[in-house]
Amino acid sequence: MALLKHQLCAVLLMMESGLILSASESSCPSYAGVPGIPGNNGSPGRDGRDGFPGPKGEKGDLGIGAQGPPGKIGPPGAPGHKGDRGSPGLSGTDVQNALVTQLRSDVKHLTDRLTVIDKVLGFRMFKKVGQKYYVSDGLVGNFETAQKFCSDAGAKIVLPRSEDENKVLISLQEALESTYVHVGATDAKKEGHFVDLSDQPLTFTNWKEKEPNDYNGAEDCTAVYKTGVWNDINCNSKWHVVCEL
Ligand code: MFU
Ligand code: CA
Ligand code: CA
Repeated sequence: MALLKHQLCAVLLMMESGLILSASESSCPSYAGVPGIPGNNGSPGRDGRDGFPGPKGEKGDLGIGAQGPPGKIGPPGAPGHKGDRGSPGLSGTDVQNALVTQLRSDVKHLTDRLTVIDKVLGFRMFKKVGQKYYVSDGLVGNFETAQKFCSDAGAKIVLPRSEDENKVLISLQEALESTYVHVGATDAKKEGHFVDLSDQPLTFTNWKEKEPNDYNGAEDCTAVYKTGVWNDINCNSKWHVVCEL
């Protein structure tokens, strides 16, 4: 019987390889079939999930933008230490004496100033230059007359001490329509050595070219020409008189 079964199965198997028959319903032992042809590749899988964040990158290069505005001023520092005690104050009388001294000095200054201004107002013409006033009544005369006129007026013969003063004298000469104005400089004591009327050296001069020349050996006084240049002149020549206060 067992033999018959084997024979039947062998037959069935032979039939299976040639025909399309199955032995599944039989009780025959089954045998692995011939491997099929490999299937085609499947379609690509879905995208994976995002990875974990990478490590921190290196510090970037310095930016190139313009510098920002300065910050606000900081808060004030703490107060310093208390200073040393001051020296004792003056007594009431000392304070009064100091006040009187100051007031005397102020009054003198104002009085002196007012005296000058009062004199200035007595002249036909006047010009202020710095702290000085140049004044004139339009008088024409020699050096001696000029000196007396100014002295009687409580003033001195004009003597420009700077470019500014020289310019103001020119402007006064224009108003006077004068050619020359006597100025307070002389070389009467020492030929060629000009000094002011207090025998002090001149701090400013504006000699014309080739002057002083002591023309004819007889020029020891000085005059300013209408253009502002200086010339040594004969002290007896008559020119406009200007004084300074
Ligand atoms: C110049 C001046 C003199 C004078 C004469 C007429 O000399 O220096 O002071 O004015 O002319 C040549
Ligand atoms: Ca001279
Ligand atoms: Ca001269």
